[in-house]
Amino acid sequence: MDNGLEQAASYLRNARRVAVLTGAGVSKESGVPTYRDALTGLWSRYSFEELASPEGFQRNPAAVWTWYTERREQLAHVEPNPGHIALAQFEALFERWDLITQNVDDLHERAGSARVCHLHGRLMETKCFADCRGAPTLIAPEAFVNGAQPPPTCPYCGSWLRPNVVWFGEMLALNDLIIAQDAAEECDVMLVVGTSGLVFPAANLPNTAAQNGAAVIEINPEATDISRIANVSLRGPSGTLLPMLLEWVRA
Ligand code: BV8
Repeated sequence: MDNGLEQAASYLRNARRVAVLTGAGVSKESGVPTYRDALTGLWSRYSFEELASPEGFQRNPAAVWTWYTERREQLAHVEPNPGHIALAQFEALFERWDLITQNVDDLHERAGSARVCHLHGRLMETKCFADCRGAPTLIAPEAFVNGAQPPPTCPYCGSWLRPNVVWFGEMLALNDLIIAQDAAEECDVMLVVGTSGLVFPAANLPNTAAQNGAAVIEINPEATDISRIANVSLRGPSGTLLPMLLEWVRA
């Protein structure tokens, strides 16, 4: 492991611009289940794509709203872990640091990361399903119109409310895509932490970085599709490896 850490630290010490792509694995040690193991209990009979899609919501709005409400409530009881904190502390070491996350939780922000690009939206935000006042029409909880059963409705147009996340089959926000694509094309190093690399177009970003000459460093207990293009793969939990890597870079 020391050899991998030294190699990774060497790439980072010589980098001006660093891009980071995180996935659910970086929040696992905070107690947030990853997507691969999220659908347990009541939700085990659904596929993730069934719940996290416009079709799934229109088929069963009450169930989907309830599932998201449970995930939001879960977030209120978890804290950023040492991996999130190390990523926030790395930021000051580089001329340019772009943190791109597939996660919809707010743990990077709560750990102190300044600029976070949420490719797949933010769980704690709610919007009008019709985006009646422009995309996204964000609605504060105190403005929800609650009927006999969930989901609540929009105070402006009466449409259902939904979480401000990108569902399967939905386009990512163009502005976020541009930020992520630029970061991948321009970085000297891309750090890929806690993602299975199965969801597109986010999963293309490490390839883009490698094709533009960046070194790719993967942190994940398991091998993934990204491992085959990584210059260094550090096998282990990010809550342990990111603080260690930070110390090696600072040494
Ligand atoms: C789109 C928000 C246009 C909702 C999410 C090719 C190009 C473009 C699109 C597609 C394509 N092929 C297929 C598609 C369609 C689809 C897609 O990718 N499907 C997959 C299933 C094949 N993509 C889309 O629909 C995207 N839209 O491109 O629009 C379009 C549309 C249709 C067709 C063509 C084009 C929108 C995708 C966004 C979906 N929304 N989230 C919500 O959260 O409720 S995705 C959601 O799942 C997450 O945001 C995340 O991105 C993804 C899960 O991935 P991971 O984060 O990697 O998590 P996972 O559990 O998989 O892995 C965890 C990893 O952590 C593991 O590797 C594990 O080993 C590791 N780990 C465990 N413990 C630790 C750890 N690592 C470190 N430390 C630890 N302790």
